[in-house]
Amino acid sequence: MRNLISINIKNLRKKNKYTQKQLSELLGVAQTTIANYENGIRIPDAEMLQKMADIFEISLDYLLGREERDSNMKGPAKLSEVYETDLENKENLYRNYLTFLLEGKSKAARGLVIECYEKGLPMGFIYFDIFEKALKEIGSLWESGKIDVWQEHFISEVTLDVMREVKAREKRKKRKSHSVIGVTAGPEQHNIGLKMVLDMLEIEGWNTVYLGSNVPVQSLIKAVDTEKPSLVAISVTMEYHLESAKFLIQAIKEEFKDSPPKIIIGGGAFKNNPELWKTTGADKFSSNTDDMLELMEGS
Ligand code: B12
Repeated sequence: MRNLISINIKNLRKKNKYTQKQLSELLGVAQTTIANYENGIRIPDAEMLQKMADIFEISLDYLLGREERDSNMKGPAKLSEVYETDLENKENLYRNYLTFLLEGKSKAARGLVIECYEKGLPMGFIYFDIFEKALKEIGSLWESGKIDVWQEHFISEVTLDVMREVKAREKRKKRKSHSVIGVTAGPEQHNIGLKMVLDMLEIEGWNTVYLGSNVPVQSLIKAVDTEKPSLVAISVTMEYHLESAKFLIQAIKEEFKDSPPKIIIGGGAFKNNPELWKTTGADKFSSNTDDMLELMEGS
């Protein structure tokens, strides 16, 4: 995985308008060595780092990513300048975002995303091609024992913060009559996916009421009674929370027998078993925002 040093080397090389070949000649190494540094396959030794800092006229701390601003004021003045080239490789942005977070650099991770947004990357790309991909990679790192649960919590919380910031900047479409309440199934803690879907619907002009996790069933009934949503969206990731989902759905259907809201269910629990949702009593399964938009357009 690329690290901050490799990102900095590539960006500084480009900013100083060197090709890999030219830089390799200045450093007295093969061109492949530079490519390996930039791809995070090799890490330069101390002597090499010092040579690079001299060539780029920046401090060693800046090159190592320990300092956001070059103390000599000769290199890039802001992180945003370092991010610039990242837009060329959109598919790698989630790795850069994740790298910052794994290094504990939440400010840099936020800066990267806001910079991309301001340069025109759509909110949908940021949500699903940066945040979702980074979160899924975190899942694999956790599963293989490379990171601890606290890092999963940290990255989730930073991501939720940056999501709020991106959403606040996005222009809403004209208000539609559709409304949705979103909850996870009982104690299901995985709620970022549901929040992403509701945020996208909000931007589409829907009235959204996002309730998150651990909502008592009687309280959800009161919310439905007050808000009278056209849809209730329930998210389940862990299969063992399916019972909670069934319980919520049954309670809603019993309470609003005459005109029940449509109940739509989604989430990771159904990934490997597309028929499983049918056991929950929901009216429909959906895996993304587009599905939900389609569903309402057709109703
Ligand atoms: C972040 C995270 C956490 C955070 C959650 C924070 C939060 N506020 O959400 C915390 C640290 C709390 C957590 C806890 C746990 N987690 Co966890 N977690 C993750 C992780 C890394 C990312 C989840 C995520 O946000 N994904 C990104 C979102 C955008 O994807 P999504 O949820 O699938 O949502 C998309 C779609 O499914 C859909 N969608 C979702 N809901 C809905 C609903 C509707 C109506 C619609 C239309 C669409 C829709 O839209 C979204 C956008 O595309 C995943 C890894 C992974 N592969 O997902 C593991 C993962 C889900 N966790 C896992 C586990 C085991 C746990 C824990 C048991 C242990 C642990 N790791 O701490 C606990 C259980 C908590 C509980 N009781 O619920 C496993 C689950 C394996 C399994 N299925 O059995 C995973 C897969 C990690 C792994 N590789 O093993 N986790």
